[in-house]
Amino acid sequence: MKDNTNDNNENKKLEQLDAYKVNNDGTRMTTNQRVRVSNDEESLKAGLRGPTLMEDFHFREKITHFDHERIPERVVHARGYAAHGEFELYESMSEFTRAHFLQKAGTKTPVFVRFSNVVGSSGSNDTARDVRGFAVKFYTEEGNFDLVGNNIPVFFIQDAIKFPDIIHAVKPEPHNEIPQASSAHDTFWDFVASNQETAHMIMWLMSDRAIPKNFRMMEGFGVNTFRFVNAAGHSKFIKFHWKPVLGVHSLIWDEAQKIGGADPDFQRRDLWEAIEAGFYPEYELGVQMLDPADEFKYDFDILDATKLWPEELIPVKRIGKLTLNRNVDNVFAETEQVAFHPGNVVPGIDFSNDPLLQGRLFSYLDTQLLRLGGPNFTEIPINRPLCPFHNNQRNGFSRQMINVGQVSYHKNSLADNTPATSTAAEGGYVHFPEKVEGRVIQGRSKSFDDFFSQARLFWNSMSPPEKKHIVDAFSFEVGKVNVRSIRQNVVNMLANIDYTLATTLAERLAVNKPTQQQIDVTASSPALSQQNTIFVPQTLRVAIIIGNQFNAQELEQVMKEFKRYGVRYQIIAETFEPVRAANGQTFEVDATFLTTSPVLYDALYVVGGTAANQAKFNSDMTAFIRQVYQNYKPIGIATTGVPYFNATRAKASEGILFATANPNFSQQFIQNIAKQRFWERDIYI
Ligand code: HDE
Repeated sequence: MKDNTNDNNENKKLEQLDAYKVNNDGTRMTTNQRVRVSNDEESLKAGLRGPTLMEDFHFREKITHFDHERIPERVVHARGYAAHGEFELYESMSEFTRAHFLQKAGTKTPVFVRFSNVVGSSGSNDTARDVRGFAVKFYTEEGNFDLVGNNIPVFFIQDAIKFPDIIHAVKPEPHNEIPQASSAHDTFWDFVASNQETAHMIMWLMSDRAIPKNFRMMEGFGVNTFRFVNAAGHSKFIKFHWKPVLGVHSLIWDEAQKIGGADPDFQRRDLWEAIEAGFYPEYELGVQMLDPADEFKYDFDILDATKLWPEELIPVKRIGKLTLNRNVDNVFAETEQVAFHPGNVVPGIDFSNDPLLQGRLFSYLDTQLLRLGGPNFTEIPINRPLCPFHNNQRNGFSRQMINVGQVSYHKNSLADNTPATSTAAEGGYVHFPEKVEGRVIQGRSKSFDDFFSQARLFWNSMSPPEKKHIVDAFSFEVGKVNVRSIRQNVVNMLANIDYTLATTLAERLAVNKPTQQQIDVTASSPALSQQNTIFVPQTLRVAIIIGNQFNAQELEQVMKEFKRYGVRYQIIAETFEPVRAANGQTFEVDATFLTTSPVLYDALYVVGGTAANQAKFNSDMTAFIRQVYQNYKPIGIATTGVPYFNATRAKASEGILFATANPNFSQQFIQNIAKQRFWERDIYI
C-alpha cells in the first residue's frame, strides 16, 4: 500500500477537502436553489411601510438558515482549535504492529489535530487552569485511526461510569452557572475529597502542566492502555506519548489570569500565527511497550488510568514525527465538525480492558449523534476516511451518499454476497482474542486501590519552584471553596500525599492540621519535571519597548540575532508613529502600550528613549518592566534603557542583562531567552 502523501508532499486529505471548498469571491448572489437575488437589504412588503409578505422566499430562507446555525457544543472539550499536518514514521514497527501506516520508515500520513480545554464552554478563556485535549486523527490507507489524548498522562477516575459525576462537579454549579472554566469551586473539591482515586490527577491539575504556555509546548498522552498486535497475532500493551520538539513549558498563574483578560484567544492565536509564519509545531510520537508476560510485574495495575508507567521503568520509544503545517479554512466546517472516537482504530491497534477506555468506546460515537445530528456525520468532509467505505448502513438525516443497487443486506445472493467481509490476511479487523473469564459483578479490582503512591511519586519528582506552584495552586483553588468541611476534607486527603503540603494548606485555609501521615514512597521520576525539558529560543517572543533617540545600530544588531535564532519580536511604543533613532533611522511599530500587554511575551528588551509625553511614557515603561520582572522572565537592557530599569527598583540579578560595555550581549540574551524563567529572582519590589 502506498502512503498518503506523494513525492511532492501533497497531502491527500487536503486534496480530498479541496473538492468541497467554495469560494464566493467574484460571484453573483443566489438563493440555495441558485435563483439570483435582486435585493438583499429590503424584505418584500405590502407597501413601503407595510408588513413583510410570506411570499418572500429569499427572506425566509436567509433567516431560517441563520436561526439554525448553531449546533450543540461538545459536552466536554467544547473550546478547541485545530490544524492539519502530517505524521512521518522513523522506523518500521512491523515487529510490533501490523498497522499499515507504521510499516515502512518514511511513510507519511495526513493528520488533523484538535487541541482543547475540557471544562469551559466554547467561548471561554484559553489560559484557564485545565487539562488540555490533544486529539489526533490519522487518515491512513486502512481507515481513520484516532488517538484521542490529553496533555496529562493520567485521569481523575478509574471507571467511565463516574464520568458524568466528575464533569457535573467541575462544570459551573447548576444553581447559578458559576464559575466558568474553573475547578476552583465547592462542587469540584467536594468530588475530589469524596472520590480519592482523583489524588494523582489533582496533583497534575494543580501543577504547571494545567497552564501550558501554548499547544506547541505541551506533551500529549493516550492515557488509556492500548495494544499493538503484529501480523503473527502477538500483542504488546502500549501507552502513546507525544513529545514536543520545543520542550514542555508553562505559564505562571499570575500570567494565566491576566492573559485571560488581555487575550482570551492566546493559545489559538499562538497556534494560528506559528503555522502562518512557517514555525510548524512538531511532536515526536512515542510508545511504551509492555510484554503481556509482564502485565503483573509492577506495583500498579496497567489497566488503571489513574496510573502512569514511569519512563525510567518502561522507556518511551520514539517512532515518528507529527508536523502541523496548515491552518484550517473554516473553523466550523473542520474544527467544530470533526468527530473523534477512541474506537476508530486500524488493524494492528487494539484495546485493553481498562474500564475507562471501555466506557469511552461507547461514549464518543453516542455523543456525535446528538452533536452532529444523526448517524451520517462520517460523510462530513473532515471526518471522511481517505479510502472509500462500503457497507449496508443506509438513510438517516442528511444522507449524502446515493447508494445504488437493490441490495442493502448481508448475506445476499443478488449482489454475490457483497460488500464482502475480509479475513485478517485480507486486511479485515479481527479483535485480539484475549482470554477473559470471571463472574458478572459490579466492582473494582483490589489492584486499583492504591490512590496515593503515584501522587507522591509525582510530588517527589517536582523541582522546588514546581512544588511552590503546586502549593500556591491548591491555596488558590481550595481557597475559593466556601464550605469549611470541604476544605478540611481536601487537606486531610492531601496529607496522604505529603504532610508538609497538607499542613501548609491547613494554615493558609484556616482548617485543622491533618491527623494522618503521608505514605512511604521515596521514588521519583525525573521525566515528570519540566525542569528537565528542552530549552531552546526558537519561536519565543520578545517585547521591544522603545521611544525615540535610541541607538539604531545596537537595536539592529540584537534584532539580527533574534532572527538568526527564530526568536520573534514586536516593537512596542507609545503610538503607532514609527520610532526614530538618534541617527534618524525609523522603525515600524507593531503595538502600543495600550493595545498589548507584558504578559503576552516571553522576554523583554528595554530600549527606551524619548517620547512626546515623557511622563506617560516613563510610567508605561516602568509598569511593563515590573510585570515582566515579576514573572521571572529574561530582560535585556540597551544602553538607552538603563534609567528605565533603575526606575522600577527591580534588582539586577540573574536573567537581567545589560548591554552597556558587554560585547556578548546579544548571544547572552538569546541564552537567557531560551531559559525562559529565573526562579531565584526576588520579585517583591
Ligand atoms: Fe473524553 N470525551 N471521555 N477523554 N475526550 C469527549 O466526545 C469521555 C477521557 C478527550 O477535540 C466527548 O466528541 C468518557 C480521557 C478529548 O473533539 C465525550 C470518558 C481522555 C476530547 C467524551 C472520557 C479524553 C474528548 C465529548 C471516560 C484522554 C475532545 C465530545 C471517563 C485520553 C475531542 C466528544 C475533540 C471528548 C467522553 C475520558 C480525551 C462525551 C466517557 C481519559 C481530547 O464522548
